[in-house]
Amino acid sequence: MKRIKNLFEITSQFKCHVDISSLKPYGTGHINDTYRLKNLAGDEHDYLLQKINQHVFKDIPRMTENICRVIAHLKKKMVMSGKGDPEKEVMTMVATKSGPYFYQDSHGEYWRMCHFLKHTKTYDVVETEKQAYEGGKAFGKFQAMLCDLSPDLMYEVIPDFHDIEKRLGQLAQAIHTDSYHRVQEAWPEIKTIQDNIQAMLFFQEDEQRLTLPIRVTHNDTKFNNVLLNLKGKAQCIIDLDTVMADYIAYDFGDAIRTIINTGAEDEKELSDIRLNLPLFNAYTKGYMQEAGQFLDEWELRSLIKGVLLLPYMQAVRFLTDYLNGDTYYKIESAQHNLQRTRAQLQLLKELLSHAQEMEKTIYKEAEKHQLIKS
Ligand code: GN1
Ligand code: MG
Repeated sequence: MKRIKNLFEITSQFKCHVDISSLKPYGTGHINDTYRLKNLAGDEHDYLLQKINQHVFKDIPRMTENICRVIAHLKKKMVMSGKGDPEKEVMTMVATKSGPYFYQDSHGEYWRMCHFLKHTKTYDVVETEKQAYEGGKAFGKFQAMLCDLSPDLMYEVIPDFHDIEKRLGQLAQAIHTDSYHRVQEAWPEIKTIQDNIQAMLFFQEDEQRLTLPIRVTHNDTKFNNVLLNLKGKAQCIIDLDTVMADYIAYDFGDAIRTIINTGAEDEKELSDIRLNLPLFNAYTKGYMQEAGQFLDEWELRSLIKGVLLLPYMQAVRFLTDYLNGDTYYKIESAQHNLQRTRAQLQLLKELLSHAQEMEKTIYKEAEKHQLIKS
């Protein structure tokens, strides 16, 4: 673990009492550095301290505004409906003594703190249908509760985050520059990406752009961003860095990407990457129970497209970073980003060959909620 030399300087800015000797790295995020700290004042919750990646997040004050806006909206809705515990079911950020919810230290680094909810767990790989169902309910409810928050209020944290044409443009640039002489090695993956382009341009079509509503979405719906309680029930959605205005289908697709893959996101053994379709069914069932109240027919039709697009887009992003010399994602080995690319492309292959089955499930679950006029 990298030592944080000015840990006291940082933690003493926030309105909380932490035991700085308890600092431990936490989680498996690819972008920020996260640490857990014990609470000196009592035992109801601990704290998470995060160093925010400024290379990725260019305007941290505005990103923090987005996060605080979403948190306030969710907490207010819980209080008003009298359903749920806003302390335990919505993230809580810790303010600094001077007011903002972040601190820029003497080296120019940005830090923030939030409550760490004890008696909760996250999973990188889903183990049971019940977990997948809970994940679906949690993300469906998250979107449903944000339905009445105007997307116009949201700052675009990372411009064109899910614009596949722009992402492909970045990849083309990286191939052209080939600064690290990696193009030849990655040629089979580049070829696979090129061969699949046409099937991935659904969200670029004028018809979709004119009909699909833009909503406030999470944009990083990996299963490990759902906290489950010790009974296995979804308790809280975390990692609100990329909450912004986008299409619902991207959140659905990114969740499926991590939930139904029998292998890891960076699985080396490609034959271990298969689809666990019962987990797809369970996620979709849970999701529709909550999202059934707001989804329109266009959105419903777009969900399967999101399922196919998101692993493809991740492959494009991982490969671009590999060709650019690994400046965006944290890596654990020299070829990590290439390995991630291969794993996502293998997942895409599996998804493409089961797309019809998955689509049927989506419609079957939607029918239960009168989303389809039969
Ligand atoms: C990054 O750091 P983490 O794991 O929360 C990335 C997501 C990717 C994900 C892939 C801001 O999220 O977009 O889906 O890695 N976050 C950003 O695992 O780029
Ligand atoms: Mg994230």
